Amino acid sequence: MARELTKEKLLELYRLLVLAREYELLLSDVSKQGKLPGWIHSALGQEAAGVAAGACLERDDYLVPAHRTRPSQIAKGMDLKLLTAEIYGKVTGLSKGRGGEMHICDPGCRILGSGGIVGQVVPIALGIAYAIKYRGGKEVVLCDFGEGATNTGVFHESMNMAALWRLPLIFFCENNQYAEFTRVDHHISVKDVATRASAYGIPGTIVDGNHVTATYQAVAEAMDRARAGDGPTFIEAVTYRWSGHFEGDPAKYRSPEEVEEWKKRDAIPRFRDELVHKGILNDDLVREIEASVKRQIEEAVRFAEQSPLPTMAQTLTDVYA
Ligand SMILES: Cc1ncc(C[n+]2csc(CCOP(=O)(O)OP(=O)(O)O)c2C)c(N)n1
Repeated sequence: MARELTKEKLLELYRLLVLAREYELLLSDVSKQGKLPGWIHSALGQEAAGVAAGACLERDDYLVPAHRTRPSQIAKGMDLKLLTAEIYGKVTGLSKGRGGEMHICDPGCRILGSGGIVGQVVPIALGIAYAIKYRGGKEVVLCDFGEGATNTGVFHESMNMAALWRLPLIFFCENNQYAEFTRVDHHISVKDVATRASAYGIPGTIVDGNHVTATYQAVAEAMDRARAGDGPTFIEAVTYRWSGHFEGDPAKYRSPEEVEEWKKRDAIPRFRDELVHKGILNDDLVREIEASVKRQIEEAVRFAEQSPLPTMAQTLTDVYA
C-alpha cells in the first residue's frame, strides 16, 4: 500500500538526497587530492534510488549493501563521521579503518555485508532473512546491489530459495546501465532486469530510480508484502552513474552526450521543483538545508582528518581467516 508522505518526510527525503549528492562530490574531490588510501566507486547521479530504499527501512530492518551504495547506507542512518573515518582508513572508523569504502559494515545500524565480490551480498541477505523467519521476527531485509550482480550464480540461487521459503527479502537492483566498463545490453540477455524475477515466481517491479518518491513507494509496497509473510519482491530502479566505474576511470566506453542526456533526469532539481510547486519548499529552506548538509559533511571530514591511523598492533586484531 502506498505510504502517506507527510511534509516532514518529504523534506527529510530532500535533505538526504542533497546530503548523499554532496557527500559523493566530497569523496570525489578528496580522492582526486590523493587523501584517501583506497578506491572510490561513486554513486553520483544515482543517489535517489538508494536514498529512497534506505529511508523506507525502519530502524530494526536490515540493509545489506553492495559496493556503490552509500546513499542507502546514509539514509538508513549510518553515522557520517564513522563512515568518513572508515573511508579515510582511520582507527575511529566503522571497522577501525580496515574495511575502507569497499567493506562497509555497521551492525549497530543493521547494515551488513558490503564487499568486493560482486553478488556476494545477496546470499548474506538471504541468510539474514532466513534467520528472521526462523525466529518469527517481523523485520525486513533489503539487499541493495547493481544489475551486474544479477549475472552471478549466487543471485539466482538466492532468488530461488527466497521465493521457495517466502522470506522477508527485497532484492533492490540499482540498474545504473553499466557493470564496470560494459553496458547493460551487452551483458544481460533480457531487456528489463526485473524480468529475471519471473523465473522464480517473484514479483518484479520497474521504477524510475531517479524519482525518489516513486522508488520509495515501490519499496514500501515490497516491505508490506514481506512483513505480511508474502515473500520477496525484486525492484529494478532504473538510473545512471555519472562517474566512471571508479574515481579516475576515464569512462571511454560511453559518449559525453549520453551522460548529458541522463543528467537532464537529475533527481534533485526534479524533486525540488515538485516540492516548491506543492508549497513545501522555498528558496530560504533550500539554502538552510544546503548549509546544514555542508556543516554535517565538514564535521565528518574534520573528525576523519583529525583521527589517527591504526597502529600495527591495532591492525592485527580481530582478523579471522
Ligand atoms: C565475482 C566478481 N566478478 C567480477 C568482479 C569485477 N567487478 C567489480 S565491480 C564489477 C561490476 C559490478 O556491476 P554492478 O553489479 O552493476 O554494480 P555497479 O558497479 O554498477 O554499482 C565487476 C564486474 C568482482 N569484483 N567480483
